[in-house]
Amino acid sequence: MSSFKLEYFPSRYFGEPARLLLHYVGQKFEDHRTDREKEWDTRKETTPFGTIPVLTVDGVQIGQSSAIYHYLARRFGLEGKGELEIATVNALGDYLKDFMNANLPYVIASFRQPDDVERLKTEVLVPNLHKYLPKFVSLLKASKSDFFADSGLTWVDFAISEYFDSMSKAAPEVTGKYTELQEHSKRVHSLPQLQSYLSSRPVTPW
Ligand SMILES: N[C@@H](CCC(=O)N[C@@H](CS)C(=O)NCC(=O)O)C(=O)O
Repeated sequence: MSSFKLEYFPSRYFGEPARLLLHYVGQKFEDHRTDREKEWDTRKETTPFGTIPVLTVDGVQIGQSSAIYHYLARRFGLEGKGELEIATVNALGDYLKDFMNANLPYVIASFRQPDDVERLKTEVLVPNLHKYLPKFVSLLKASKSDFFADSGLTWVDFAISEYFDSMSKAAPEVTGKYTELQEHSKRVHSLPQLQSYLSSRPVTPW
């Protein structure tokens, strides 16, 4: 039987899609929440790319969050059905990354520059929400299932719904207008396989 260890800081952000997937499929794993002050300087040196998340499977380290999601999705049957659908699911994951990267100045300010948060919310976050969220809505509406892929639930539903929830904490007055995405997030977070984890996970803004 394989061993799985997921390392990430004590937030959801790049770590949570993998955590949710592993909980959803019932795969036991070590959910290691790396302490930035006490552990990170030394651990950074031995990671594949100097960053986390890192997923270690049977002693092999996988760096880069997208590679981790794709690997887990493939291994546990949540990548989509057929090569073309898999490609469109992965493209949507890359689009989510574009969205997350565009919001990074706001996210960093929320941790380190409290004086800049309101300005960056107006100048960065809100315009990005209006730029990116309509695309997610139209892709969801075009799907033949209740999830983003025609065939049903895939890893990207975990990634999008988690990030949408973080956005909803930061700008509820904007995300509240995207009811389809709110309902999608509710659907994902209502999956019975996730309830035990969701009721006990640490509450974090990101
Ligand atoms: N492209 C990488 C980026 C990962 C990344 O930026 N991780 C941050 C935490 S969110 C990190 O490791 N920061 C600590 C550092 O760079 O020293 C991925 O998708 O995994």
